[in-house]
Amino acid sequence: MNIVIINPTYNENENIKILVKEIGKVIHELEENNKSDTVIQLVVDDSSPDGTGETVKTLMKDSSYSFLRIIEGNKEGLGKAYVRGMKYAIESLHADVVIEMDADLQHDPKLIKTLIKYIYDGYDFVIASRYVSGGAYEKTWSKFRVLNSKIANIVSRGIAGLKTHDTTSGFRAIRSTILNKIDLENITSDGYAFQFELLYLAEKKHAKIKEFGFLFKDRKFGQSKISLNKQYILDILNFFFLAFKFRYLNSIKILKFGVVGLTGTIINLIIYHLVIKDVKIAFIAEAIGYELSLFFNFGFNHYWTFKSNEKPLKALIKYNGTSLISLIVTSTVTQITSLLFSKYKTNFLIPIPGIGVGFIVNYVLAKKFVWRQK
Ligand SMILES: Nc1nc2c(ncn2[C@@H]2O[C@H](COP(=O)(O)OP(=O)(O)OP(=O)(O)O)[C@@H](O)[C@H]2O)c(=O)[nH]1
Ligand SMILES: [Mg+2]
Repeated sequence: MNIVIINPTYNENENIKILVKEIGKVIHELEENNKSDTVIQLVVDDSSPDGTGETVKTLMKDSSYSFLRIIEGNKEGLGKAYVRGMKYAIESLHADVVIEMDADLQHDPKLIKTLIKYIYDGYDFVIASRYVSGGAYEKTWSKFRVLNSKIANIVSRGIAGLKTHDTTSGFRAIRSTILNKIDLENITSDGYAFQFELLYLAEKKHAKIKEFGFLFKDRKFGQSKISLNKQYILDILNFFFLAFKFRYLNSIKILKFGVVGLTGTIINLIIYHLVIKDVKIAFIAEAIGYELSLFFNFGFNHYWTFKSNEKPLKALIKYNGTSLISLIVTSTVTQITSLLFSKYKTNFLIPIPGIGVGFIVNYVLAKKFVWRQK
């Protein structure tokens, strides 16, 4: 397997030298134990003013650190740094597995072996966790940090519905097969909420997830980037926003689908009204109204409700099929309702159950089959 350990850095000049040495030892062991493993350490430095990048480049000249690589960019936050690192790892270094790891020695490099072991056991997404049995953090964490971390985890489980216990851990191994199913460019968090957002997307893709307990150590040297500044507050707000978005994403879609359907029905009625005067045959007028409103529904559902990347023509053909199925379901249920309540056959409420069932069938088929969304 090609394994790429990604270390994002911003002002980690003192830590990076120790980290590269420590990781070197681990890489040596990994490659000794399994001859088919190749391990690369990729530093993603955001032009650190303290010279972290220069230090890495100097180390790279030493042949004993031939596993070391660097990519550099402007400071755009942790999330953006990881996206750049992951894309580079997959596209240029052909990574099968990507490891996320802080560069400030809070994550024990020896545990990389544990992460890889679980990948070999068949997991897609392995997380070193503070919040499962065996997990902890050193006690010098301020009350604010502890509270913050705990609330983040309660929110991600309670509101967004994640199953994982440590949703903000930054020490994880992820298979590229999972990352390839996720549109990394579309990840909205640039800061710390990135860990949560990526995990959410992986859970949606049914990644096999494993958490194991570990001790999150104190930072050795350098400064934490976490302080109560504007960026951090924005990050917390973004975290809450994402949690609600994830929770209500599906209900927003169903609402949009309903609005489109209702507008489409009105269009259908108007067209019927205009056409029937000339055509005079109800069946033909309705068929024209139906097909034209279907075009309208399709357009809005494709570009607005599901914001789809599917090929429009293919989706349109499928949508014609699924709409026909739901039309048949609606008519059948309406027929059954009118037989069951034959006394009220002429009541205008009779089609309601049929419309309800038809709507759900239409939505589920459109979502799963036409626009292929989870
Ligand atoms: N490339 C890049 N790396 C970053 C950025 N922000 C943070 N990092 C790195 O991400 C890792 C985690 O950041 P830290 O500041 O240590 O955050 P933390 O571990 O949650 O906080 P502490 O416990 O206080 O250290 C470290 O290796 C940082 O150098 C950034 O904007 N760009
Ligand atoms: Mg840290």
